[in-house]
Amino acid sequence: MRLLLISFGVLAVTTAALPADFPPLDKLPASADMPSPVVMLDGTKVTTKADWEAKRRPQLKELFQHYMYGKYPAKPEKVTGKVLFEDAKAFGGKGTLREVEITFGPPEWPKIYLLIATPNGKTPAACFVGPNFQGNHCLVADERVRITPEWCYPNTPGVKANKASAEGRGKVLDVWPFEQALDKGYAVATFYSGDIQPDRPNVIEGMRKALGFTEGKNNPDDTATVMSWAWGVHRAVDYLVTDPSVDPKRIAVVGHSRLGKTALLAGAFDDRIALVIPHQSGCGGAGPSRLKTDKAESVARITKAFPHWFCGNFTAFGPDTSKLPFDQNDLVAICAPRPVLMTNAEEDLWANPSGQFEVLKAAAPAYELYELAKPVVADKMPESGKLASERLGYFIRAGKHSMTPDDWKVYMEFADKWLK
Ligand code: GTR
Repeated sequence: MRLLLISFGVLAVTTAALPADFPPLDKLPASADMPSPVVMLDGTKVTTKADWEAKRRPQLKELFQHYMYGKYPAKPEKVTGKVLFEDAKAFGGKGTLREVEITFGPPEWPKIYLLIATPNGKTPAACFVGPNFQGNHCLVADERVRITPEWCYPNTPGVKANKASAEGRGKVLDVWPFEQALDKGYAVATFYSGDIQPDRPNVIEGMRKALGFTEGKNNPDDTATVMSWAWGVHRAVDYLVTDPSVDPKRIAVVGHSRLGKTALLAGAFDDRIALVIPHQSGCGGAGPSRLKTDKAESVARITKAFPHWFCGNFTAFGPDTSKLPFDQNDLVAICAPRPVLMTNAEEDLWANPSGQFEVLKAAAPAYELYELAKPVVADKMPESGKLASERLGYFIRAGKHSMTPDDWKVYMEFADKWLK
């Protein structure tokens, strides 16, 4: 077993202080349409890439922090990676499997345990990174993979009273299909989301504890759970960009459902991520807050069921989302000019597949400020099973809310086009 300690400096940059003068909800103008990414809050139109990058994009990042996801925590000054185990002949010799403990900030801060598989003989490889729901030990059978001591989802194999156990080892092999990715020359890196922030409200643990919250509930612009998870993805990227077997220019973020919301936010807030795949992410992710269907999850529903995913300010928009000074098209726009792929399922109307396509189209004006091959997005939603592989890509398949090896085929087809 090789034990390797890598320390790497990360610039100690805090995001710009949030302007205190963002208006309260009742002072915001209503807009039935999704606010354009290329119009400033005061109505000024942005017509150049320079103004977009210097003015509107930073403004949108601040708006999303203030009204929806809460503050982006300061970047840690130092991030350290310690390889806990490494198997150079994993998956029948196709890949190298490692688990890396990533430490940042003061000792009481949470740690990430990144499970990484890289394709032997094909490195540095493009890499998919994202958080998982189950805990790493469920995703591969290797007995050396750590079992998280944190709170776990009750419907996970081997979990009793919200605690993971060895019974879950290797019981969820097809959500993160490492071997399939290795066969295609991709690396895959994932960590348990609950190691950063367990998915329950009202408990001071994980990032909430690290950030010194005194109450478990979501205050107006306190860092919310989806933001903490996205921030965790960035810490995984801190490590991946130092890993010689990963190509730092070809990192794609992917996540399912609440972790798809996380993937989109992580992509928007970190330019090192070259490609963004929110899978069935729905409301609070790639789905519009301004709903046009009653089959999809609304802001009112999501903030009631999962208040901790978003900051306290967001809850107030439940009854009237027309007052939101942005919509999710603006979050996609922040990713410009990087490719974004929204993937969906026909029966998953809760995630609003058609609304997501509208979001994609309404993000295009920001992309059009860059000199890109046209069109950046398809004219209309592609038929089921057909990938629309424009830079703002879209895919819908038959079936339900799940992340499957067939979905991974689509992620890789899209990545083959945009990351090769
Ligand atoms: C649902 C929630 C969705 C989605 C999903 C999931 O209950 O309403 O927004 O995030 O959970 O994460 O599986």
